[in-house]
Amino acid sequence: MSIVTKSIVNADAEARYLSPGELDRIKGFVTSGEKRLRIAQVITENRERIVKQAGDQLFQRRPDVVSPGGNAYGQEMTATCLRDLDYYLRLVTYGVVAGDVTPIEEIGLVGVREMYKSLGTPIEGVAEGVRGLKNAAASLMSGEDAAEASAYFDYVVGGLQ
Ligand SMILES: CCC1=C(C)/C(=C/C2=NC(=C\c3[nH]c(/C=C4\NC(=O)[C@H](C)[C@H]4CC)c(C)c3CCC(=O)O)/C(CCC(=O)O)=C2C)NC1=O
Repeated sequence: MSIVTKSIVNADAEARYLSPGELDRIKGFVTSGEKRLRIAQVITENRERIVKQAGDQLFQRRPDVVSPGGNAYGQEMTATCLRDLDYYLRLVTYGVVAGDVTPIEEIGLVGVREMYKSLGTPIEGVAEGVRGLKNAAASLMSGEDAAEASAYFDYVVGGLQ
């Protein structure tokens, strides 16, 4: 839910006008809108390249995951691993557009530790992959946009620890 919807639901539950604080937060959401949409567009348009770069970097730093016995070993498993990175990149665009990490949390982080544990997937490898996504995405943006985007990637990394 965006900050706009959330504020309205909260205010209406108390049958009151939006408070100055709520209006201030909505103003921040609106004024950062152009920037956030620009970031989401850059990521969406370059998603394949960003995922590929992050994967290359991950497999260079963690050759064990794609070596025999590794969780992402073999063409099919490697493709599944890259798909997971693509999932997280997509969730980051949702968060950026909403100006809110809730969609990232709800879709991609709840219960994820247990899931990866049961799959035998090293979760710190996934976190490393997401750091790679952040770097690859940031290299396509201005410093200011990269800083804004990084907060969402960092949120994912934090949730994978
Ligand atoms: C949008 C929310 C969402 C997420 C996050 C998600 C993750 C997810 N990753 C999975 C598997 C997997 N995930 C990986 C990923 C990796 N292995 C490694 O060693 C690397 C560190 C890492 C890549 C960065 C691999 C290799 C599998 C397949 C494991 C297996 O089948 O044994 C599976 C099991 C089912 C399947 O294969 O599709 C799920 C549900 N699914 C979702 O719907």
